[in-house]
Order: sequence, then C-alpha cells, then structure tokens
Amino acid sequence: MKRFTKTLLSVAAVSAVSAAMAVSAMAMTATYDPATGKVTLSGIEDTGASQTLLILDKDATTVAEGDIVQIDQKDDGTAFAEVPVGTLTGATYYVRVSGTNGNLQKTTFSATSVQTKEILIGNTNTDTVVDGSDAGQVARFASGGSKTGNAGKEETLADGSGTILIGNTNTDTVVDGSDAGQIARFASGGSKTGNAGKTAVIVVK
Ligand SMILES: [Ca+2]
Ligand SMILES: [Ca+2]
Repeated sequence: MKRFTKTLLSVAAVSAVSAAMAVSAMAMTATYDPATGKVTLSGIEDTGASQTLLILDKDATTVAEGDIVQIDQKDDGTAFAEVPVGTLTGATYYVRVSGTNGNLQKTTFSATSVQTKEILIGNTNTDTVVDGSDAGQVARFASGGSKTGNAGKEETLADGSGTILIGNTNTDTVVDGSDAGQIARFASGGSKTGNAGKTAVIVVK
C-alpha cells in the first residue's frame, strides 16, 4: 500500500474521486473502531487494478486538502479492507473509493462511539472498594500533602452531562475535607451523605 501525504492532493486519482461521486454505487459500508483507530470497509465492488481511497470529514463536492482525514492508494488489484486513521473526534466521516475501472463507491461512518467505564464515586485509589484509604487520599489532596491516587482528577461523564472530580462526593466544585469525611463515613458504615459508593460512567481517555 502506498500512503500519500496530504501535500500530494493534486494527483489525478484524487480529482476523479472528488468530481464523479454522483454516479457511485452504494453497496460499500464502513465501521470505525475507536479503540484501534481503524476503519473497516466491506461490500466493496471490484475497482480494477488500482484503487484510491479518501476519508473526508465533510461530504465535499470538491475536495480540499483540509477535508482529508486519510488518503491511500493500492495498485495490487485488491480492495481496501482496513484503513488506519487514528483518533477521530468528529461525528460523521465520508469514505470514497475510486478504481481504475471507473467504479466509484462511497459510504459514511460514525465516530461518535467512545469507550466508557463505570467507577465508584469516592474510590480514588482505583481498587474495587470505597474505604478508609480513599478517605485518606482525599484528605491529603485537600490539605496539599503528598498526592497519591486520582483525587482531584477531572473525568468526563459518558452521558454528556459534564465532568466529575474524582473524590468529590458531595457534588460541589472542589475536593476537600468534606468529601474525605463523607468517604470515611461511607467506609465505616455510618450515616451516608453525598455520593460516596455510588457509581458513575466516565469516558476512557
Ligand atoms: Ca478504594
Ligand atoms: Ca466536594
């Protein structure tokens, strides 16, 4: 596989992909795996001896250099199967494949799926329980002492509702002694206030 840089946008094959997509077939499909940063293509029709692939971040009629996420060309008569693109942050991307036999295909895929994980609120040391060790980490974070664990780290909530500070169990804007107290009470089975021990789902960065 040859991989062109974006500075080689002027090659004739790219112009063909850009201009003639109105007559393309629609059988091709594409999926994106955010864990590997790869696009998997299937259902591609025969494209002849050489194929040019573009992945664009908009459905441009005339492709500009800035629209191109990935450009690849093959000349071994085989279809594209898996295309590495890295991390994508947009929503919808547009795939176009042209072949030397005049067969032009396009499809779209979504990159909005993200990896998530469930966490225990108040569990700053990333083990499986909320206990006195977490209370101690939060207390040390609050007092400016030696920091261990994730106390004070900001994470993004997977439901799109905003962010969460690890160790902030009382849902105000800071991680401080009040949170340490709530975690300690949760751990000791005392009267429970705040969200210590409850779960939240965050985006894996
Ligand atoms: Ca813990
Ligand atoms: Ca707090």
